[in-house]
Amino acid sequence: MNTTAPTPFAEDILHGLKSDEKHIPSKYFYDDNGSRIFMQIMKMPEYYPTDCEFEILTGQSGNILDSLNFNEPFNIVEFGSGDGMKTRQMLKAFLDRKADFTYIPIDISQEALNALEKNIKTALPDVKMKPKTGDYFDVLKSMADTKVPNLFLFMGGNIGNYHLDEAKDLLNKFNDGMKKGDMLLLGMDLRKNPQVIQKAYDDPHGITKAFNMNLLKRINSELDADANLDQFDFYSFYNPENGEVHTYLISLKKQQIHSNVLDTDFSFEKDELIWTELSKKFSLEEINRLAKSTGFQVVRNFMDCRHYFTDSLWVK
Ligand code: AVJ
Repeated sequence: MNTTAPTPFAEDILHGLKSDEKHIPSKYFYDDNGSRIFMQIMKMPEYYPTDCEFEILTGQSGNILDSLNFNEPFNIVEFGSGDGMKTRQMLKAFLDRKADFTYIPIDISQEALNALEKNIKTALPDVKMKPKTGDYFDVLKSMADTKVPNLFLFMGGNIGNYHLDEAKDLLNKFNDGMKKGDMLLLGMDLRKNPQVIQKAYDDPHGITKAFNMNLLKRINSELDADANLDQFDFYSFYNPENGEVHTYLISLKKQQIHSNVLDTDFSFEKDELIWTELSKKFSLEEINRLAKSTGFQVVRNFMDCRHYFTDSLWVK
């Protein structure tokens, strides 16, 4: 029996794999190995969101700046900034237009923040930067009384991973931490030809499959378990009726996995599913409704030329 305190990962796996409908929260994709696989996903030609957002931020950052209507100086506060490659395009365009701002990236990973800071400082030495480590909402609270206006960034389409009630909850919390007139730029994937979406999430290279299999690898290594990866497959499908991509692991036979850390067995029927991800695609109408129901107004949608993706600018 393992006596150390269970990690959130251990608790969530225990809960998720003991449920009638098995599921694993998609945030667990992103350990070091999973983050590397996600970078490969972003480089696949089938995975359009990255290119779309790059196109938007390269071509339209001047228009985004004009739409802010802020008295300077202002803050740009970014939730979950990643490597900053796309944000960098926007910061550069803002600097070229002599905007006076401070860039405040927030991340739970100090390591990720250090790498980001180095990236940005090298490419854009003139950017004023104040990285903050910690939970989004703790940092938000600590910023509540800043006098200058804030532009918050939640990019890359991460909101699509949340179920509607969770998305509303998150946006309401963002709203609570904002002053009237503060703005939010939200990356959202749009509804489009279902075939385009299907290919992006069920790629012929097997990279999205590897991304999902990595969850089983994490279970094996972190929970000292014995899942045989050959006995699982991967399935992903887009439902154009509700705009949802659902991704699953499939158990290929009736089997059990034992975890020494959790001191338990997980039982799988043949063809039983583990739901690993929701990736929601929005219509512009849905975006308007979501904004209104969480205390915002849509100012403008900045879309790529194919209208696959929007960086949606909202005001409180
Ligand atoms: C990082 C949540 C935006 O949903 O498109 C990519 C994650 N999953 N391929 C997305 C993901 C499978 C991605 N987000």
